[in-house]
Amino acid sequence: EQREMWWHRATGYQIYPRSFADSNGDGVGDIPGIISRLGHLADLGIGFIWLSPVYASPMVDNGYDIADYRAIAPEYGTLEDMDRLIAEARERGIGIVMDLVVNHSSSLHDWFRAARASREAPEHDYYIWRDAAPDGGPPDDQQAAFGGPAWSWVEEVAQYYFHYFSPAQPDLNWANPALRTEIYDMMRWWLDRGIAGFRMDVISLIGKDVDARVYEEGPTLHDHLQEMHREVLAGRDIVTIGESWSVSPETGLLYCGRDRRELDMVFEFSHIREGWDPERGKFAPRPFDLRGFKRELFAWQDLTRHDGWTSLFLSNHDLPRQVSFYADDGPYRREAAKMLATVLHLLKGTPFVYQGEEIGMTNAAFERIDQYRDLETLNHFEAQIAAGVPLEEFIAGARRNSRDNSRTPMQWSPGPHAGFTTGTPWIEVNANASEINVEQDSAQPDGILAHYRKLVALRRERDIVAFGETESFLANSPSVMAYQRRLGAQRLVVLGNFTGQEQDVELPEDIAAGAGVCLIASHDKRGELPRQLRLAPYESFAVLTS
Ligand code: ISL
Ligand code: CA
Repeated sequence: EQREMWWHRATGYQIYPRSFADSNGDGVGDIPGIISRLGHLADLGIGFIWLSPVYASPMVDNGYDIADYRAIAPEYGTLEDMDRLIAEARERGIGIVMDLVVNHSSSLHDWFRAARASREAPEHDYYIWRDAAPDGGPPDDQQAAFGGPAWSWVEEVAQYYFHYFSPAQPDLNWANPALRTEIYDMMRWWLDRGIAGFRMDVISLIGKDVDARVYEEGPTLHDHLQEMHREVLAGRDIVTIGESWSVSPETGLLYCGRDRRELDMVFEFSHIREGWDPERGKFAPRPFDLRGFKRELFAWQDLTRHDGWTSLFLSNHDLPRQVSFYADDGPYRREAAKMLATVLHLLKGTPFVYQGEEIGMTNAAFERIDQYRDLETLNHFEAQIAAGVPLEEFIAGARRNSRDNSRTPMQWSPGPHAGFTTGTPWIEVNANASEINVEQDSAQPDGILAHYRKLVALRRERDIVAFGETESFLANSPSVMAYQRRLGAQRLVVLGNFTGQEQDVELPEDIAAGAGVCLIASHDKRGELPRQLRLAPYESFAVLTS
C-alpha cells in the first residue's frame, strides 16, 4: 500500500519568473513580483510552486543555463528575496520547488571557465571532452537540440566539448565523482533553506554515453538517481519530479517505483508528442488526434494504478497554450479551458497549472519573426529558412508550437502591459490582454479561475479524486474523453467534449446511473447519467454516484 504524502493531494503551479510579475519596471519579472502575487496563488489553493530557474545566468536560455547555483540572477532579486519568498509562501501553505538544471551548466560557470582553460584543471573532467576526428572536425555528426553541431571546439585545450542543447550549455560529466559531490552539496544547501523539492530538468540525460551515442536513459542514469536519493533526498519530506522526454510505460516505474528510491514522479511527454509530426518535429503542425492522446494518458493511469505516481499537465514554458493547441481559443475559449482542466485534474496524479492557464491565456499569435525571443525558435528559423522552408510556413508552425506562445507576460489586468510591468516588457504582451486577465476573470462567479479553484479543492477534499482507480471508456471516440474513477462503492464519472459541435454519447450500461451528485460542470449541472446524452460544444462535467 502507498503511504499518503502531502503532494498526493496538492496541485502544483509553475511560475516562469521572467514573465510573471515585474516589481521595478525594468520589463522583466522578478522575485519581489512573485511575492506580491502570492495572494492569487493562495486563492487558487495550490500546494506548491514549481519555480523555473532564478539562478545567476547569462540568460541565453532564460536561466536554463546556470552560472552560479548558489546565487540569484540580479534581474530577479537577491538571496534575501528568495528566502523571503520561501517564508511568505510557507505562511500560506505553499512550498517552493526549485528547478534543478544539472545535465548542463552555463559556459560562464566557474567550473567551465576552469575546464576550458587547461586540461590539468580538476574541473576539466566536469565536462565531456573528446579529441577532433582525423579531419579536424567534431568526433561525430550529432546535432544539438537548439541547432548546429553538439560539439564545440576550444582552442586552449585543443578539444571539443559536448553540448546537447546550445554551445552556451556544456553538458556536465556525471561520471566524475567530485562533480556529483558538488551537485549533492548544492542540493542540500537549497533544501536546508526550506524549499519543498526539485523539478529536475532533462534528468533522463544524465546517464548518457556519448561514445555509444546513447543520450536518453543511458546506462548510468538509475545509478546516479539512486545515489542522489541516498545522498540528498532520503528522509526529507519533499517532492521530486524528473523531466524525461524518453520515458515510456516500459521504463516509467524505474524512476518512481515504490522500491526504487529515486524520484516521486516524472514529467512524461508521450501525450504531448502525439500532437507533433514525428518526422518533421514541433514546427510542423499536424491536426490533433484525441484517440492517440487518450491512449497515452490512460497508459500512465494504468501504469501507476498500484505503484509509482504520475504528474498531470498539458502546458509548461516549453509548450504552447493548451486552449489554443488542444481546443479552441476563439468563441468557445472559456468552455474549452474548463473542459481541458476538468478532464486532466480529475485523473489520478499530481496536476500542474502553468501560469495564465487558470484564466485561459492563449497562444501569442505573433506574425513576425522579430516578435520571437526564444533561442530554439530563432535557431530553427535560421536553419529552416536556409533549407528552403517558406517564411509563411515557418511562422505558421511557430504560431502553433513555439515556446514563446506560453512565455508572453502574465495578464493581470486590462490596464497598460496587462499589469505585468510599468516599463517595456521583454516580450510583447498578448494583444487579447484587455479581455483575458485575472481581474476580469476573477470577478465572474463562473469564470475559469473559479473552475480551477474548485478542481484544486476537490483533490484536497475527495479521496476518490486523489486515490481512485481510473478506467477509461469511449476510448475510440475521436471527440469525447471519458473515464470513471472508483474507490470502494463510489464512482466518479468524468466527460469532456473536445469539439465545437454537440456530441451524442451512449454511455456503457455499467456507467449509466439514475442519480448522482454533480461535483463540477461547465454548463448546467447534471444530476443523472442516462444511457443517451448530448454534450454541448466543449461541455465537461463530473458526476459522483454510488
Ligand atoms: O520543447 C522542447 C522539445 O523540442 C525543447 O525545447 C526542450 O529543450 C525540452 O523540452 C527540454 O526542456 C528543458 O531543458 C532545456 C530548456 O531549454 C527547457 O526550457 C527545459 O524545460 C534545456 O535546459
Ligand atoms: Ca523586474
